[in-house]
Amino acid sequence: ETPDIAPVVEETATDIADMEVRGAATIADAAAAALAAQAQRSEADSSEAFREELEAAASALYETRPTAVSLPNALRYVLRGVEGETVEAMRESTVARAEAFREDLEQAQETLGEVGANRLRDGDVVMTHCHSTDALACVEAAIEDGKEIEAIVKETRPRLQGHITASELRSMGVPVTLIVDNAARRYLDEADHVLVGADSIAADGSVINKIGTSGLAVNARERGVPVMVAAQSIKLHPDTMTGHTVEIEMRDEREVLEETAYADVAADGDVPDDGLTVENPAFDVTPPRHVDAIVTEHGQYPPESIVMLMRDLFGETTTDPWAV
Ligand code: RUB
Repeated sequence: ETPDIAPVVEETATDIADMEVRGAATIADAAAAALAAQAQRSEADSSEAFREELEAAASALYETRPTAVSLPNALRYVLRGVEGETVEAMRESTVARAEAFREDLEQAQETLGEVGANRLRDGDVVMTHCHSTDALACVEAAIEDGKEIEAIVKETRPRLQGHITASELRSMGVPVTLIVDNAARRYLDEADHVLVGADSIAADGSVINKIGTSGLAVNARERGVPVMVAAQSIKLHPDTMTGHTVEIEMRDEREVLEETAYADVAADGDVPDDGLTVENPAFDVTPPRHVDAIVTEHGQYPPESIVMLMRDLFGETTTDPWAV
């Protein structure tokens, strides 16, 4: 018999897979909220059944997208805090643990923002890629410090998350220049920083973020523009400490074909013709030598030193988020 999963958990999983809920921190927050909802709605009649349901819910959430380690880190954190002998006690501890996680996540982002703001001087121009709440927290904190910041915002094909970034920066009062991705190198001359987030950080300091980040970092290095990665510690990937690599998500070809000459065929869900292959990787890996600083809520690190923080935080590693 398969354990009951609350419909709200299924909905969250679908929203993450469809990118209605997206970005590594936001995904972690939604996953923790979904586990709390599962606990609240559970009709399990034994503690074993309750735990099985919770693990099934975690598994459904985990299967949505493979690259942002904040997702399994969040699931693992919540499941490790499930305590008690009775269903009622377990329900309470799950909800409390998920709430604590979500508060910590918000606090970490705020602290990270203050750390990152130290790298930004009055009058600086940042170039962004994709949409990262951690990266935006740095700009927000700099503005709160009274600095004037401007932004050059890359659109970020195919899902155009740069438009979300542009609108959030505008609501902070930041002057924004929106550019297509291909214009990035030309506009690097006008930027003082490249500022991006991360989906995962590997133990060697590699940064896994939205596809296009690595090319931007290479160009930034050539132009002498420092690359700053804003990533709270939930983005640190424990398994990479033992040599595992981070899976890069490949997304549907229709994301690339929509609003192109192939739009009609894309809408039908068919491959346009046998000779055309569409590849749509969602993320890429920027090697540590192209990154100047990783900004976390514990301070900023040269990428090569991030493993020290990982050792402090994780100690040992586990495989599945629910293998506690
Ligand atoms: C989002 C992305 C963001 C990171 C960090 O990709 O690459 O830069 O997730 O975001 P997608 P945050 O849109 O495919 O989810 O700082 O908000 O965690």
